[in-house]
Amino acid sequence: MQTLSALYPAHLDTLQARTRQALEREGIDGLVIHSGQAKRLFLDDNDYPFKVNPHFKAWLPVIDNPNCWLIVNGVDKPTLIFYRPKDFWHKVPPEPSAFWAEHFNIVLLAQADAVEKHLPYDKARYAYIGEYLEVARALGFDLVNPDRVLHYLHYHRAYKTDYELACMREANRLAVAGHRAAAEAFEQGLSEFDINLAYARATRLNNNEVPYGSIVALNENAAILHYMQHEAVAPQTSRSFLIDAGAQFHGYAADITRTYCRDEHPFADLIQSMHGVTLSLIEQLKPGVDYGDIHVDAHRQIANLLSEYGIVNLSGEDTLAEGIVKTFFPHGIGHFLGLQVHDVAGHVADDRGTPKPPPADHPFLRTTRQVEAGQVFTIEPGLYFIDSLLADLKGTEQSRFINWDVIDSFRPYGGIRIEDNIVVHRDRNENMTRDLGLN
Ligand SMILES: [Mn+2]
Repeated sequence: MQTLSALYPAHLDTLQARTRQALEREGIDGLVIHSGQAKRLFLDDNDYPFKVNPHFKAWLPVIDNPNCWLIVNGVDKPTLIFYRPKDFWHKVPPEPSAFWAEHFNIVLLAQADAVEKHLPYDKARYAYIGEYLEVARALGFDLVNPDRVLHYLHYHRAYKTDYELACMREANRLAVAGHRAAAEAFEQGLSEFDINLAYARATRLNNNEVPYGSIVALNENAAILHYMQHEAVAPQTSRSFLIDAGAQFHGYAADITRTYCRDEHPFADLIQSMHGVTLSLIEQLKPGVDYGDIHVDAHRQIANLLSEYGIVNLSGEDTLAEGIVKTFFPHGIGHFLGLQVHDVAGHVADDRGTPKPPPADHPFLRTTRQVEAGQVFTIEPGLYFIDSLLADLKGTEQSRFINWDVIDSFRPYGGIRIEDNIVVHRDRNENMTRDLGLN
């Protein structure tokens, strides 16, 4: 990949500069970043799937190798301690040779517990960044994941480098191929399990390699927000299909949702209307806007749809005022996207970590930050017919405003979510998802 190797040096420069700032604040000399280690199942001899420390994969696209370490100080060429055991049970990773390798001093490590001799001698001047606190202590680190360092790095991680944007476009490309294959599998009437296989085949990613568990939901299951099952048997009739599935490339995530309907039914029109909501909210995503305001406008637009489709017997304005929208749209409008699918630092006001929590009436909003150029967000409004929330609504005074027979006609279709991945540039938005032709 020519472009990635061309973009990578500037990415490293950015990370080095951020590291210098973070170290200066903490008054230390460097960071020792642990990729992680294998985690054993209780009373078993198998391990959980390995998930790399996001601070490690920020530096280089090594996402599948435990017991690796990075030593960085923001000035010198970073040192990579690369785990390469003698092991006839498992595949041993080859010596690094990809485009990033020349940018590191690479030390090969044959035994995980022999790392100490490669680490800085004066541990007091270094902070351990990683998950394994007992490992850090055994190695002699007192400073472990210091708040000041993490706040600084997390806050600035919201501004993506060109290298990161290229990775995220590629993740979108993989995910869009999967979404196309999944839509076709739904058309053929396949089961959730087989639709998920079609998705995996098209993305070339298995269930452990996607950035989050794919939601592949037919009919009523589309009303379950985090539906994780993949029913192996196809339903007698598959009316509707909600798929929230992503992909990752070099450790960067895509997170896309689409909803489809087979029948000619108002639900099909409602899907089209929700596409309109997503697109109109994306237009509002601009530098200087409060992300929370977009969430509030989503409520207004969904209130209008509830009125327009005769679900609620009130004007859109009154539907909003009565607080009815939450029953149908109970989650936040979106989130930061990047190294993690719900990327960090959505709830802080600055790089010192001053809290900026979501408003009390919108507790599930995942970011309250002001929108700025270089940030990447999802926009994902939804409209669902969730039995438990509808039952709650039925017990309130507002029940009299609801057309329950209309609701019953929508219930078998579950719900709708339409989610795109957006890069905010200074003068325009880039819809990484729709640019690939997935509408
Ligand atoms: Mn999402």
